[in-house]
Amino acid sequence: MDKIFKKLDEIIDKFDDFIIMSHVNPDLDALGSSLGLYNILLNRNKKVSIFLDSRDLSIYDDSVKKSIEKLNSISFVNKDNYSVNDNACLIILDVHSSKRLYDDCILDKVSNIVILDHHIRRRDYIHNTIYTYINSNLSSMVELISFYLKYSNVSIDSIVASIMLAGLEIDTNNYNLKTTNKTYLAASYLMEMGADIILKQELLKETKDEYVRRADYIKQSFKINDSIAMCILTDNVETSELSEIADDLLKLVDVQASFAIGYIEDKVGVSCRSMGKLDVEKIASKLGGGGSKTNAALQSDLSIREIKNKIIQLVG
Ligand SMILES: [Mn+2]
Repeated sequence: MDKIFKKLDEIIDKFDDFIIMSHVNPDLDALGSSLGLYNILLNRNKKVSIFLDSRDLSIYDDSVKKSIEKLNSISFVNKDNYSVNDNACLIILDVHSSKRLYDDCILDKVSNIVILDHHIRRRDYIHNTIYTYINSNLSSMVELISFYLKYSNVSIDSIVASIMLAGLEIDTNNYNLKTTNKTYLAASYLMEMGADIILKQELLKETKDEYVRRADYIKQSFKINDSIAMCILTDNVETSELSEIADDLLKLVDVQASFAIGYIEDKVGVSCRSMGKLDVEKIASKLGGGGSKTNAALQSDLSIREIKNKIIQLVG
């Protein structure tokens, strides 16, 4: 990773002005990694803002909102008040397609763009960057930024460390998904930086409605053979909801692989998980997606029924 950090250091040296942006509905991995990177840039005496509209904070639960309010020295900008000059650099975290970007209004106004992401590479990725690092084996953006903080010897507020730790846990589904020894090292480092376990638990709480909604879907799920579970979500969903359902299904006894299928805007999205016996990457890639053996995803123009049948055929 040091090679990447060296490269990032070189880029940071070249510019004075930075805007950090993540994806629509920024989750705690997006928010936590943005805050971590913000601190690194601040430490280098750069002018830096996080592009996040305070009006969008409504997506967060109260504990997250309160934590953000306590970080009152952080500069947030939105589409009404951001400014960029020729020497500005936009760093995009936790996303790499313009469609999923928090606000793509900025793309044609900034000529220097950096992308750091850990999602499976989509076909519609943002091309015109000065540096792109996409590693889908990485557990989370927080993992990368934690090591960058360590490399840069920059300390962070305990609230930021707690938000980052919560983000790491969300993206790994409590240290299951894509978790390596490095993931635990990142978590350990965040604890060293002052992450608070109680605050982290508060940040990760969900409402009863969210819990029940997910439980209802799990209840409606079905097995397509002895060891493979499938769930079809009928409402329009977020990709994160599909991953959560696929993760939850994999926790059930006798489930060796799981598929959660649902509409994401005008496409059908599928989250695929496996304990390792079934290679879900193979299945996802045959349907135009990608990922790894145990964790893959795809988006398709086919209908839910067609996708369902194709998957059943492919695992057969
Ligand atoms: Mn993430």
